[in-house]
Amino acid sequence: MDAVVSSLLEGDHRALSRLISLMERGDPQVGPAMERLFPHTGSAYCIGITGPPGVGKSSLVNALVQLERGDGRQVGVVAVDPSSPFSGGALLGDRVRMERHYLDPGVFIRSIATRGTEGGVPRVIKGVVRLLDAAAKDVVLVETVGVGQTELDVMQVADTVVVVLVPELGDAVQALKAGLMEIADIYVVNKGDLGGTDRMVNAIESMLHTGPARGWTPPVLVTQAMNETGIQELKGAIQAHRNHLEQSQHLEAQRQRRHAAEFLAIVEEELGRRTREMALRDPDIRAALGAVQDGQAEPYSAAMRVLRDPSLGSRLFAQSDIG
Ligand SMILES: Nc1nc2c(ncn2[C@@H]2O[C@H](COP(=O)(O)OP(=O)(O)OP(=O)(O)O)[C@@H](O)[C@H]2O)c(=O)[nH]1
Ligand SMILES: [Mg+2]
Repeated sequence: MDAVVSSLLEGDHRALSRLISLMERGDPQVGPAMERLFPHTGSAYCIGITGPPGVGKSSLVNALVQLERGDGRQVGVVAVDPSSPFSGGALLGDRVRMERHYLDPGVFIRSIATRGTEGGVPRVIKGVVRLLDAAAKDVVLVETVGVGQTELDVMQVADTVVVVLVPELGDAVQALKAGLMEIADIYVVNKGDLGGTDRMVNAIESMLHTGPARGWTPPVLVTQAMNETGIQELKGAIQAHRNHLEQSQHLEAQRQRRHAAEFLAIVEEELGRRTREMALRDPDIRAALGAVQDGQAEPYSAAMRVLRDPSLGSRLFAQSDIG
């Protein structure tokens, strides 16, 4: 493992792939490796790209990667693959779109499936971004489809969140419902070649006025990712947001807050998992569970009775390795 860690610090892509796979599987060797890598993190800037399916997120990522590479920066791309039947062809399409980047040693691209990932997708994505950071990537782009809580949680990893929409009636309203308007630092109306672009921009801007003030007003940009139009402006807006975060000391504060939240979430998750395992071995709890399953006991009152038992804690933790 020492050799893998050293290679990763030199930016070796095979070492990166190896550690990411171990992380996806929840391998215990990853913890000590992360500890060694941590002092080498903090310099990568993470950009999240989210929005409804098919709005052009990958096309924008592709165009941004090209600009960053033009500036000679090392880039990491992490795509969250929802493994849904609806996105069957998406990754294949992405591969075709990103072909030239796959061949570029300055770009590392990895997709993470939402299914079969040990410990939850947001946790894995945070770990993967940290690995890319340690591997001396200057910029890390994370793409995720903006539907559902998991995807919103994934965006916690990003310093700047770009929410992508298209000029379609109802798109803005959907984004509002999905909670995307709360996490957006920058809005992009992509497919600006289609009709209704101005109307969409106005719709978003009118929603912004009703939103809470945050010391940063998210700009609304129009792009045509397919024709590489408006990408330089998007890069400029990301840089402006970064400057805002750095000058206001928000960047460090935001990262520290998120590290704390990540730590607490893992403690909570693990305690929950282990407590459940122990609880299911406890005779009193099993008896109560049986009564609930048979319809003889009411779930809430049965749970509260079990929890009020003063000997519960000592009983559970007596048989555990964390007591
Ligand atoms: N008309 C038009 N089509 C575009 C534009 N940008 C991207 N597209 C097309 O939109 C489709 C979806 O693009 P992607 O970049 O795969 O979109 P995505 O948001 O990553 O899609 P998922 O990851 O599947 O949610 C592709 O067929 C693109 O060619 C644009 O500016 N105008
Ligand atoms: Mg995509």
